[in-house]
Parts: sequence; structure tokens; C-alpha cells
Amino acid sequence: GVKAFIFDLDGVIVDTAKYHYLAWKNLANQLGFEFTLEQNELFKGVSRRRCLEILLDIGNFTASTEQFERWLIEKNEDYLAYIEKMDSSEILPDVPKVLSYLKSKGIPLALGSASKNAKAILEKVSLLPYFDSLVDGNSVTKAKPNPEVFLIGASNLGVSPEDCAVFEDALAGIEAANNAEMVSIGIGDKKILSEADYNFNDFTEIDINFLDRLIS
Ligand code: B16
Ligand code: MG
Repeated sequence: GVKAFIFDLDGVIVDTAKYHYLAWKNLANQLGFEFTLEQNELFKGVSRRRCLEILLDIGNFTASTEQFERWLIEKNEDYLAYIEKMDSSEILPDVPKVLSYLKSKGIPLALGSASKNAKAILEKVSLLPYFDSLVDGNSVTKAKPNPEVFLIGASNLGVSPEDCAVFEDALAGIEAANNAEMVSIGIGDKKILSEADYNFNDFTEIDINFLDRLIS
């Protein structure tokens, strides 16, 4: 059975995508072009650097290295102003139920996120104590669908990859979990996440029996 669980952050634990969107949109507007919610879909699970490259492509902008780095900082400062106002009311429904059930069973838990702000966000929503290991944008060199982020998580928890299950909302994340030979659990649109071993719209659909079957 499954001996450890790894959680993605944005789209699984909290909906920070809406704040990423506002910050990218602010930057786009400042540069004189529009950035839509639909375009923001392409940014989910994608690193900050890669997002800026895509954004500049959308606006037909080229930037010097220095300018690129300045925009990265600007976007993040803007994003962090939104994060600053977050509290536990922004945790997605029934996430604490699943975290505390797994904790009560003595199952080790890790975070596996592309975000460099992951720790600050978990602190803001008071979920940091649940996690035995945080693997985030500061600890990985290869982006999802590369399995690196989840493999480091398994190794930090002392569990072999085949004994881990991953909760993910992005296709690249499901692919990363599959590439790591972990059990993949898609949270969100089943049509998009059809490569997952299991699919749920959100954590309210995950019952204790499902978790018990996985861990037994
Ligand atoms: P940061 P996840 C990802 O989080 C977001 O989905 C993605 O939109 C964002 O660009 C990325 O984190 C990097 O975030 O700018 O905070 O380092 O889904 O991997 O938890
Ligand atoms: Mg995500």
C-alpha cells in the first residue's frame, strides 16, 4: 500500500492561481497589453521564469537579461502583496480533513510545488505543521513533468517512489507523478487529467474509505 503522500500546492491546497493571474495581468497591462484568464491556464504548475517568457511572447516583447530579472522581481513583489492577506479561510474545501486523517495514521506527508513561495503560503494558511518535507521551486532544477520534485520528496520522507501517492491539479504534475512511478491522483477536470490513476473534482469527493484502501 501507499506509505507516503505528496501534495501539490497551487490548485490542490489553495487557489493561488488567481493571485498569480492578477500579478501577471498587472505586469502585462503596465507593458500595454492584455492577459486573459484563459491564457493564465497555461501558467498553472509552470515556473515563474517560464511564465514570464510566455507572457513576453504573448505581448511580443523582448527583454534584456536585466530587464527580465527586474520584471520577475516586480511580479513576485506584487504577488506577495496578495499572499500577505491570505489566511486559513482560503484553504480549499476538505483539504484539512484529508491532511489530518493521514497524519492521524502516521503517514508522512510532503509538499511538491513549483513555487518558490510555498513555505510562506503554508505558513499564512497555518498548514505548515502537517508537512514533514517541503520540496519547492527553491529545491528543484527540472520542472514538472520531470519527476524530480516528487522523487526528492519521496527520498526526504525515506519512502520509495512506488510507495508514494501524489495529489495534482495540473497535467504536467500528473505526468511527473507517473514518470516517478507513483500513484497519481488528479484533482480537477477529469478530461484534462485523464492520465491520472484516480480522479476527483476536489477533496470533498475523497472519503476515508478511499484513503484506507490506498494505505492498506
Ligand atoms: P512562484 P504549484 C505553481 O505552483 C503555480 O501553479 C504556477 O502558476 C507558478 O508560476 C509556480 O508555482 C511558481 O510560483 O512564482 O511562487 O515561485 O501548482 O506547482 O504549487
Ligand atoms: Mg498546481
